[in-house]
Amino acid sequence: MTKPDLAISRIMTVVAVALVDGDGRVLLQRRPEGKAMAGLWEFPGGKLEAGESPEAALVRELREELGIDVEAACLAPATFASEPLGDRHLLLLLYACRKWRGVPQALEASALKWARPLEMHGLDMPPADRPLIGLIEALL
Ligand code: 9L3
Ligand code: MG
Repeated sequence: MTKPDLAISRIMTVVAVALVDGDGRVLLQRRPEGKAMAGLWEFPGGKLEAGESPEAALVRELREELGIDVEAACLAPATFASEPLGDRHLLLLLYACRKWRGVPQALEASALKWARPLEMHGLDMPPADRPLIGLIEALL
């Protein structure tokens, strides 16, 4: 029988954010060439490092990817998605955030875009992000 710890190690936890501006638009970033899923528009975020809480991971990722400062207390758990990813499984935890310091810059992405849900439906997004559009709509 498979040991439970081995089964758990096949789950990759990724945290991401719906950064919402005053006009109800949400920030998406385009995955750069050379990375998996290059060219797709995603909610910014990334993998948890060992021992990191999801909120701490997101605060770190937003600093690295966008150059903005977010307080962990401002991150509201919104929803999640679960998707097979090769021989692993991706668990994407999505937070909502309406308050940050700094102006988002594409430090790792090839482009940034403030989008409304209606526009998001027409964009190429990773399979885990796509089902979240409808759920984000309910938040705005
Ligand atoms: N991923 C999907 N949607 C997202 C994010 C941030 C990440 N909104 C997927 C793409 C990769 C994996 O998670 O398969 C790890 O992301 P990264 O560390 O390559 O950005
Ligand atoms: Mg990332």
